[in-house]
Amino acid sequence: MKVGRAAKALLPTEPVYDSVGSQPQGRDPVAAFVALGANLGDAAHTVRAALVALSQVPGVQRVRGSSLYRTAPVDSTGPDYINAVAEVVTTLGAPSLLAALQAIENGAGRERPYRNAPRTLDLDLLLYGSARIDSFALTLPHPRMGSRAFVLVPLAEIAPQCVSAAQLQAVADQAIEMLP
Ligand code: A4P
Ligand code: MG
Repeated sequence: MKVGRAAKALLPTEPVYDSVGSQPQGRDPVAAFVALGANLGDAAHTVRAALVALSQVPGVQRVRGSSLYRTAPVDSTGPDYINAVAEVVTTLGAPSLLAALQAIENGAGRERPYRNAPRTLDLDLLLYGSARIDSFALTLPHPRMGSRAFVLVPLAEIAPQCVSAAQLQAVADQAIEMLP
């Protein structure tokens, strides 16, 4: 299907998912941002369910999701993606949060036949406070976030301070459409 250019008017964000499983883990809460993507199965349902699952992770205090967006595959194949970004306030450390994201991916039937394969659910950690990490298992900030409208547009919706106008302009040719 055809989708329009990067959304110019960014709407105020809304969904807030209350945590039922938060528990302190001995550190101050940190605001992290997670990218959600799916292009196999009922992708919109899977992304919404992932937002709820995130809010139920022990150590997650609050999840605030962006709108859902339909996006054309970037360096990938298959149907259009459904993408979103969530702010996650958590006392988990970054590696523990990544492990929780991977558990939710696996619960949604994620398979990894080859790099950038179509997927039932992808949860990437974009930012964890101001942390800079470059380890085998975790790179922060996410190294490809700045070149992708499917990340920058929903991130700008819920955290405009994290995205510059120049960054949005640089991805304005990538097809993305906010879902009603
Ligand atoms: N890893 C390192 N840093 C991170 C991080 N910040 N967040 C490691 C998450 N994982 C991180 O990830 C591979 C390994 O990256 C993990 O073992 C983890 O330790 P993966 O999720 O198994 O594989 P992947 O999803 O194929 O790789 P990645 O890096 O998430 O892919 P990309 O580059 O994010 O691209 N087009 C549209 N329209 N929408 C999309 O959502 N997504 C991709 C995936 C391509 N094209 C897309 C979309
Ligand atoms: Mg991933």
